[in-house]
Amino acid sequence: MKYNFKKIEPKWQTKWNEAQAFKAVDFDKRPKWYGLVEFPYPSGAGMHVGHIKAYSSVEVLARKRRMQGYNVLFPMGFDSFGLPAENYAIKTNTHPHLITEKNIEHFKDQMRQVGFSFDWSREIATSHADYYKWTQWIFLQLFDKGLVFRAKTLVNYCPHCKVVLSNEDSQGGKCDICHSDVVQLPKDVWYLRITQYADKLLNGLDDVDYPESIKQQQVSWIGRSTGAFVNFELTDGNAEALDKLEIYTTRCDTLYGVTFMVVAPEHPALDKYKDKIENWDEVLKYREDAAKKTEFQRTQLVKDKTGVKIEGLKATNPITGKQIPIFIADYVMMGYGTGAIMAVPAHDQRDYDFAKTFGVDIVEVIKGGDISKEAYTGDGEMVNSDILNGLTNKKDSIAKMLTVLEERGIGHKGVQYKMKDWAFNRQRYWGEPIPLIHCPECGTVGVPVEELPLTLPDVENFEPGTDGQSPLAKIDSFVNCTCPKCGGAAKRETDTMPQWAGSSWYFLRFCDANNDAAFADQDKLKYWMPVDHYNGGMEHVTRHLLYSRFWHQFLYDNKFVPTPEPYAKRTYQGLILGPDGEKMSKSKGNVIDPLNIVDLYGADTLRAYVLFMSDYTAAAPWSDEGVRGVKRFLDRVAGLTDIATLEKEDPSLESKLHKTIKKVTDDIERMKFNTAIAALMTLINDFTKAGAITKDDLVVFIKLLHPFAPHLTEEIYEEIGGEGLLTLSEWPEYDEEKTKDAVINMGVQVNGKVRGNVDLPAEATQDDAVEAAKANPAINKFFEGKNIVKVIFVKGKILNFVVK
Ligand code: ANZ
Ligand code: ZN
Repeated sequence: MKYNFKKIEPKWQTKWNEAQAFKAVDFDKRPKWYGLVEFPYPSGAGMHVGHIKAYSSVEVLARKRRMQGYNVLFPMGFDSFGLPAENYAIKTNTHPHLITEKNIEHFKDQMRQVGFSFDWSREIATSHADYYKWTQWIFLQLFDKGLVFRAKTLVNYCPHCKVVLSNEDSQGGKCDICHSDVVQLPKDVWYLRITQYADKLLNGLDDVDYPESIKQQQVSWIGRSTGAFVNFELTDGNAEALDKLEIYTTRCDTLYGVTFMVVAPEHPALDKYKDKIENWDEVLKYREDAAKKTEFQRTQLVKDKTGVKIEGLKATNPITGKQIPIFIADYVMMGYGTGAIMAVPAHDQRDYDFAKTFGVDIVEVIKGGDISKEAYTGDGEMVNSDILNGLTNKKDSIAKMLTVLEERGIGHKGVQYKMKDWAFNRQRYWGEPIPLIHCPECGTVGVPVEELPLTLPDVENFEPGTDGQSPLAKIDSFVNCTCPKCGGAAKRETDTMPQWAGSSWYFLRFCDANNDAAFADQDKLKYWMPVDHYNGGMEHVTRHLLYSRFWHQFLYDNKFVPTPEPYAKRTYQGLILGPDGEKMSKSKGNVIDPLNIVDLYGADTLRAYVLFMSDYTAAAPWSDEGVRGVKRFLDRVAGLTDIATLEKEDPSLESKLHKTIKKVTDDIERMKFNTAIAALMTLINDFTKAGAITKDDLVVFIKLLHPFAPHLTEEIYEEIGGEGLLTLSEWPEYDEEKTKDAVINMGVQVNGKVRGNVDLPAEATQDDAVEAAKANPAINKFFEGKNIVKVIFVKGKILNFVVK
């Protein structure tokens, strides 16, 4: 057959579409299988080869599942709110909606050209009002249940994008969007109380099938730590204590080694007792400097610690009764624990560096290190610690100290999380309006659900205000409203939701994408959920995965969804690097355009190549030679129609065929796509060697290849008179018995006399047989002192040595 992919590919895309071959059927009797890939942000640049790799894996599974008789849901949509469209809108003065719709069309067209088997009848876009209506609805449920709150805090603010960023969006002190430096700004911010779900998010990991590396990322992002809260006394040097100063420590066993305290520069106790502080000006100055630093700059492990000793105030160690100095230093953060620490320089390196700089005492309480050089953070025997002396490990020491703290009423056990509440707003236009109303009488009131969606009004100018306000604040007709509770004049919230909102529940909408009475029908959710397999990038295994699990767990707790976890299984793909081995980037000029590959070699080559290039989870460079290799393989596949002439199956191929069915079937399950394709390459060699094959052999082959190269295989199927669509045919079965190598027992003769036997696979060659015979002592003794002058070998039957 001539392989004309330019003709074949659009032809089959149309046929699949006409046959509605990929439509997921609600409530069908077949077992359901829900495969999900991360829906893209529809950028102006179109699809990236990374998208192709990310989607191709679940695509292969989905196509195989359909052939195996499953009712498959494999949907696609667009995460279409977000900053790039908005920034482009500002630049070109076009509405972000228009830009977004254009980009979505472009993406869809590209996805169709690659031949992905998505069920387009369930397409969604997070920026469409019929979708974000339900994003707002879920937000209002969270609000009703007390999981939404407003707080004034120092926020990460990007002066360039003019937005407040979550900690997650400003890692390393850089804006995730434009990479400029983030500054700290006091602002009123809406939060979602995700911390309330910290333990559920941790425990839920026990019940899902995620790779260990992904679970680990979730665990460390949540950052659960157990420790103790301990009250120190704040004094001005007189006998009477002024107040309590509470600290959080994971190492209460080191209480005898505490030689000073440190409080965060923003700590409220400073303001409360500022009359007692003799160097208040110095304190204020330090506080101002700290405010200019990002959390990252403050907590990074820098040796040079800065700080100011507070003159006029002291603290009392509640265990030793000793008075110790108090410092402020920016390595202590207000947002963790209590914003105050007990410093143990002998056993904490940050405290050690600080003590060295400020000349504070260092008292060893655990033996094992050399505290003249550095802090000792290991385990060991307790010393200088009165009641703990002689204990030899921190587990026992902590337990004992906790008992004492509780008995004396100076402390108690506690848990802390690194994860913070989710800053849930942006001062930008292109996002879901937050459905809240500020009433002077009633406070904050939710927009009544009957009024949803609260649609984005048109604005003339998408530019955010310089004061960090959303462009919506400039539209009086949007802002001014009546309070749903008291009917008085009120004002709407003008912030919008962050990009992560829409993607926190999209997998639920796919179960019932066109419902306008509910976010999804309960019975449909029961039928389709959970997602059986979710594949996506490693870059989304912290935030998106946590946020969506949080929303889902919340909905589950309130009986809106049937499963406690959204995704039964999550996997990830390795990065595709540029041909130069570097990360693909526009500036490096090493970006591969997938549609260019479709144009040159066809979609089937592209799809098979991204799965063949390396182990699926490994990062691997793009290789044009590799692409051409896959294309040559598909050319050979097309040529198989010429040799499919045999009437009766060649028995020597049977076991190879069954072995390949087994291998491809299993490898796809294990996401070992590269070895599955390699097995098909081996089989085609066997076919070629055999010279002729039956049509049935060919059908098995193209069925196995179909998920990878669906267009070419459909064409071959049609050419050889296959009925219906290959994509709707049955996945080949194998006979386990036939996948086993037959072993034969071969008699070995030396000079015509049988001298022994060897067990060999039926396939064994002359070399294999000779080797086995030479290794057999019963036989090789007849070779001693002789030369083998001739070997007579008949495959599977005779081995005869002629010796002299
Ligand atoms: C005394 C101590 C002795 C500590 C020692 C550690 C080692 P994780 O495990 O991350 O929870 N800490 C507490 N609050 C802090 C804050 N707001 N800013 C900066 N550091 C803070 O860390 C808990 C430890 O980090 C606490 O235990 C405290 O130092 C410090 F040998 O207390 B530790
Ligand atoms: Zn009111």
